[in-house]
Amino acid sequence: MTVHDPLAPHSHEPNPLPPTPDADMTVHLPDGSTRRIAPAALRSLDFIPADHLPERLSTPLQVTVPNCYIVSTGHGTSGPFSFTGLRLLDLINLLWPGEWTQVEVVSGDGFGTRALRTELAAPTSRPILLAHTLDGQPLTRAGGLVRLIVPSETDDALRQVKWVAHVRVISDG
Ligand SMILES: Nc1nc2c(c(=O)[nH]1)N[C@H]1C(S)=C(S)[C@@H](COP(=O)(O)O)O[C@H]1N2
Ligand SMILES: [Mo]
Repeated sequence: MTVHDPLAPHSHEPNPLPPTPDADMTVHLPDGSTRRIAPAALRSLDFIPADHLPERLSTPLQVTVPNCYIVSTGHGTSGPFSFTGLRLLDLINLLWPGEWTQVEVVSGDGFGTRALRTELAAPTSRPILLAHTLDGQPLTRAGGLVRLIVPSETDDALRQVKWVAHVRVISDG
């Protein structure tokens, strides 16, 4: 990470408006191939390839993390929320059997964060999620539609990326 890294921690006024009408997420894999996943497919899991590797995945695949807060330095704290979705680690393991070291998660409005594989693989009951559901209801367009939820981030919401548009799996090695 460099000082000019646009995904490095930075202060930011949250964008209140959904960026584009296209709500699909594109996953970019280290070999240059891409997979497009609609929010409904993330909920139903019907994007899962037939040849997936079940032994590398958590059970159940859909996980709920309760007592999440969105802590904004600008407009206060909201929550507690219960977010449901797929672990980011499981999404990657479903689509990419090869090596990788980190992942970038970027929204339609160019807001993003990254996570190292070591962070995603560390055992926890509060994993990083690609959330599609908030308190049992599908996330709305205004609410972020597909939102990265990083339960361990409780300072400034800078990793709670709404409108996830691109997930870029990177192999540095
Ligand atoms: N895509 C996107 N996600 C974002 C932001 C943004 O501008 N764009 N702002 C972040 C910041 S700074 C805050 S405080 C929270 C606000 O989340 P809320 O709208 O659910 O309160 O979203 C975070 N996620
Ligand atoms: Mo914020």
